Order: sequence, then C-alpha cells, then structure tokens
Amino acid sequence: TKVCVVGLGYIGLPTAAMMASRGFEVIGYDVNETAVSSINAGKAHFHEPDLQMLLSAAINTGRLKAQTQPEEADYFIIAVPTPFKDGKKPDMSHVESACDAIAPFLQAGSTVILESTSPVGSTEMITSRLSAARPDLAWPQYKDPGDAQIAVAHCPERILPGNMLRELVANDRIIGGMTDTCSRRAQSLYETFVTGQIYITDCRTAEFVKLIENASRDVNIAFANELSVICDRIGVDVWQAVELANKHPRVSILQPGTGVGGHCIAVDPWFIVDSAPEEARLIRTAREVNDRKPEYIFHRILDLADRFKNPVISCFGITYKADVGDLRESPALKIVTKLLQHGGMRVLICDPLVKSLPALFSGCPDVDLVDADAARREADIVALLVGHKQFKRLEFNRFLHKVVIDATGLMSRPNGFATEGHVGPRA
Ligand code: SAJ
Repeated sequence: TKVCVVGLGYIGLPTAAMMASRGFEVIGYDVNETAVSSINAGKAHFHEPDLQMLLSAAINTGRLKAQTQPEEADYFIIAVPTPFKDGKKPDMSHVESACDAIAPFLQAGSTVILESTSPVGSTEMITSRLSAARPDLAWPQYKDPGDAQIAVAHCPERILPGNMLRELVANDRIIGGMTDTCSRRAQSLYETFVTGQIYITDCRTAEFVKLIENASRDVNIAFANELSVICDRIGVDVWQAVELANKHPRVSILQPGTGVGGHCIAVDPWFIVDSAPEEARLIRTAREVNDRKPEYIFHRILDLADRFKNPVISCFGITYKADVGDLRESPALKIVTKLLQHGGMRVLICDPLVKSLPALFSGCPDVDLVDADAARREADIVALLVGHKQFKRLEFNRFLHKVVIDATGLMSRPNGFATEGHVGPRA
C-alpha cells in the first residue's frame, strides 16, 4: 500500500514516519524545500519525543521519501495548516493548493483524507474542487450511496504535542466520509495502525466534532483563567481552591495558566464562531478571556515593577505550554515581548527547552537567555510563566525574598499538591 502525505509539518511528519515504520511505502510531499531536504537527510525539522528516531529509521529503510512533488498513491492524507486569516476568516488556501497539487495524480481507487482541522463543509468543498480538476473520474456526492471511483473523507488529527507518537496509535479516531463507502475506505487505512476505536460518521459531523473538542478545552481553560483573575482580586489561592473543588465527584476544573497558546485551541473555536456568530456566545467569550490572560499578567508585572528602578524581570518558561519546546503562539512569549516593548527593564529568560534566544529578540540588548541560578539570583521580580517539570525541582524557598508572580501554581504546590489529605472527623 502506498500513502502520499501532503504537508510534512507537526502532524504530517509524525504521521508519515509512523506509517513508514508500519511497512507502508510513504511519499511525503511538502512545498518547503528546506524541510524536504532535512527530512531526506533523516533530520526532523522540529522536536517531538521519539520522532527523530522513527524518522531516521524510515529514511534509512527507504520506506519514506520526501519530495516537492506528489506522486500516485492509494491514499492521500492532507495535513496542512488551516489558520484563521487576519483574525477574520478560516484560511483554506493551503488545503486548496494541496488539492490542486494532488489532483493530477489521482486514479480510480484513490482515497483522499483530510486530516487538517477544517470548518464544517470543507470535505464537500475539497470534493468539488478535486472533481472540477478531474472530471474524468466518478466522484462521491454527500450522503449519496451511488458509485464513485474516488473516496473522500475527513479524519481529524487528535494528537497532543509532546505525546504525538503514542497518541497517533492509541487515540480513538473519528472518520466522516462523503458517503459511507468513503468512510469505510478511509477506515481500512487507519485500522492497520490505530489501536483505539474508530467511529464512523458523515463528514460534516466529523468536522464539527473536531472543532468542539478544542472549543470544549478552550471554554474549560477560560473558566480556570477567569477564576485565577477573580482569586487575585479577592485574595484566594486559586490553585488550592481548584484542587479542593475537584475533590467533588462531579467537578473537574482545569488549570489556570498564562493563557492559551499553540496553533489549535487558540484558533479552532473561531471556526465555530465564524459559522454561527450570533449563537456562539460562550465560545467567543472563552476565546476573549483566554486571549486577555497574558495581557493581565503583563499588567500585574508592570504594577510590581513600579517599585524598582530599572528592574530585572526573570521569566521562567516561554514555550506555549509545559514540557514542550514549541514557541508557536506562546502567551509567555507575548508577555516577554510586551515587557521589552514597554522598556525600562531587563528581561532574563530561563527555559530548559529553549536552546537559544528566539530570533524575534536578536539584537535586543535588554534580554538574555540564562540558567535558573542566574535567573533567580539577578531577579527583582520572578515571573513563573510555564510549569516545565524541570522547574518543579527549583528550591522555591530561595525565591521567597523576591517578588514573585506565579501563573503556573509551582509556588503553591512545589510537590504537585496544595493540600494535605484530611483525616476525617475528630472524635
Ligand atoms: N492549558 C492551560 N490549562 C490547562 C490545560 C492547557 O492553560 O489545564 C493551556 C496550555 O498551556 C496551552 C494551551 O492551553 O497553552 C493548549 O494546550 P493543550 O495541551 O490543551 O492542547 P494543544 O494545543 O497542545 O493540543 C490540542 C489537543 N486537543 C485537546 O486536548 C482537545 C490535541 O489533542 C489536538 O490534537 C490539538 O489541540 C490539535 O492539533 O488540534
């Protein structure tokens, strides 16, 4: 079986490497020549646990080849970015270009699978785009059981950065085809490597399911972030409050933080808002609450900085979330940027997962990347922004004479627990 993976980024590359490791012949197609040559040299162009090892093996055995042109295949998996353009509209241009690129290589029996998170209606959109390019082939109609030579389905990716290779195999998957036959043809590919359950539905439902998964997480994180701001105002330790509320059998509050970063959760809910702006009120508000959190922390730091002349602010953690090295849409990075733009202070960054100062700050004299000791020693203000596990080993009692702002809960729960177990009623 031959698979052509379109887009060798955060989703496509792990998918291509994993499939090659399962014995498929895999062609990885990407327009980015630098990424393609790095992959062919066996080097992943971003960090993800175990990816490097899997990729080297895939390249060495010759089962994975990256190229800047697609090729005939049994399955085409589209895994390209679907950003939200200028904060206004879903940008499907990469999906459209992917379709235009693969259209000449389709043949009777090919299956096209869209994995990119996409607005409802996208699978039908790509089917009509592809069928316009290839009127010589018989195409499926939405929910119409008639004969088709090509199958088109949506199988949204669900993998968590930091745990991608395990989740690629272990997670349950949703497959929504243009028709039931399309779903089954896509299923025949996924069932060769997915150990989780595979659930079949139609493409519109599958598209919506993916969007509400991420919107649900966003809304729940917004609740936690709102609590953290309320707690600041009324003088309650939010970490302890959340932990204790979660002792209730039907309460499960997420963790407040610096805000919501990454390329998914901060974007996908907007696809829902865009499709039903009047109705999606809670989803929109949650986005706004989460987007405001870095701004809020920035202002808290400024308030505290007022008492110092040329203060040194040490920021612990700048990635988009704990235990990953990814800086995309990082709320912590936004805070550092704002501090530097504001001026009148020095910013020290300590992040064990970031090996060099982000290019964004190159040439800026007021910022340095330092180790944890220097960050603590030189700080007037310590801002704990991302809860990497390395930070759990810091001796927080040595921070006590510093001004600390903690967006991670590390100070409240140095060992991960805020509260001692209760012993029960006393006699
Ligand atoms: N965050 C909090 N508090 C929490 C949990 C997360 O503030 O309790 C923050 C993180 O620090 C980060 C952001 O939210 O900035 C998102 O992190 P995440 O770990 O929740 O999710 P992502 O963006 O890394 O990956 C999500 C996952 N979706 C869900 O868990 C529903 C993943 O399974 C998806 O594949 C991915 O989006 C995607 O690509 O859509």
